[in-house]
Amino acid sequence: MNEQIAVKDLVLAQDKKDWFVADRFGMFIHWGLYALGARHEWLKNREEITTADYQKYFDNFDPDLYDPKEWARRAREAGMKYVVLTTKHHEGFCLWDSKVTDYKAPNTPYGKDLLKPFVDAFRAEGLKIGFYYSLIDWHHKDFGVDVHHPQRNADDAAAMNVGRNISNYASYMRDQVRELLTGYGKIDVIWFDFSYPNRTYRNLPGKGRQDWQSEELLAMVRQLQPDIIVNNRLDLIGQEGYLPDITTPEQYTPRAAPRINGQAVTWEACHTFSGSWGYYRDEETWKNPEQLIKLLVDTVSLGGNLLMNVGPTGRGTFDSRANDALAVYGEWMRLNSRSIYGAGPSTFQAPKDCRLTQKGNRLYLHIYSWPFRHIHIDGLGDKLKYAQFLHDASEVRWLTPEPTVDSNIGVAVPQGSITLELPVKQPNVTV
Ligand code: FHN
Repeated sequence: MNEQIAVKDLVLAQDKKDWFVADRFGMFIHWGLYALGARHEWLKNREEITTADYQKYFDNFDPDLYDPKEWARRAREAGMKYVVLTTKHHEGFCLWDSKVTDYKAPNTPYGKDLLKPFVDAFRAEGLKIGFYYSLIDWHHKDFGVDVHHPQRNADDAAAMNVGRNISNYASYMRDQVRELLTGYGKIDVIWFDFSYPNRTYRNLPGKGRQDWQSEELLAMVRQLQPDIIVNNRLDLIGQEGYLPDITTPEQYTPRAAPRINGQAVTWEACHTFSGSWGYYRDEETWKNPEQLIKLLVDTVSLGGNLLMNVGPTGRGTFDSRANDALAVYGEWMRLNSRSIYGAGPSTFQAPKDCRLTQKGNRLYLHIYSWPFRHIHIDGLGDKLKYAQFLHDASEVRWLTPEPTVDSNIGVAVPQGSITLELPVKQPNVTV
């Protein structure tokens, strides 16, 4: 590895991320052989499936209903502005026609590269393109460090360690990332996944950035796609002068905007509809419409982006539950997207059970539960007294349909949140 690479020279200028901050909402897609198993993307690990037994998914991979134009249309209609697709997940299977492996879509019964039609379809719908690439690779002979595999017990791991050459694997990764960043036009995001800085699993030392040769990989990425956004999972945090382009909390909403060494950072929360990233047919913990909308509002109110995941089926479709969830976003965004795109946190204090997003001189009040009497925002006076709140069209603009006022049952609160827009004097500044 080239030790001369100074990571501080690999930091992306803030203005290269302006589009990302403005877009606020993207689609994550986890798709691979595991979709045929329909039981989570960690299927091979969780069920301790040997590589030989896992081969049946490769031998039967033929997504006959794959239609990336349909995927892209649904993403756009949901209000999503960028997409991140797993080009290779931990199983090591590649969706594109990589020249450095046989473990790829063109060698399955499907017989073709899946990535080119995907990129074309999402670009045609106006979405920016992101590639997820797994640092972990359960299939590659030189990636012996992964001892998540219970079947790879200590002896096996030690035996596997014989002849394992993690430097060969790091070179393989650079070759593949080079293919991805030179074969499909301008790529807007590369999303590396899963580092374990300097932890030892059983008797195999996992050395994080040294294993990945992270500085060399990142320098190559910068050279190939100078404006690309790179996430924070190359185990470089803590290196002198380095700040990741984006910080990526997953499956939770932070209580406050993440900071590194006290410094505000650009960040993106990634979430699933159901808990599983890859397709999981029998999973029941699907988020309801209210949770979906509040996840988006909460994230943007803290200054973050939301990357919401879909796990397509083994035949290449979004299942009906995913399509229903995307439709919820589409309907809410049709009315409220102006409170999300280009918006961010406000310096005003959000009232109880409310969130605030702000864009310049427009403040967006997201009301999660109907006010018992009136809503008061410090510094805004009594603009929102109950009476005005319902009827004052001059100052306050309803984004969500005005709630129906029924003398018997009071006010019906639309699902998710009621959002109003009102003018304020001081503009906000989003990170
Ligand atoms: O192990 C992966 C997981 O399958 C999924 O890809 C998520 C997405 O952020 N990343 C890892 C878990 O942190």
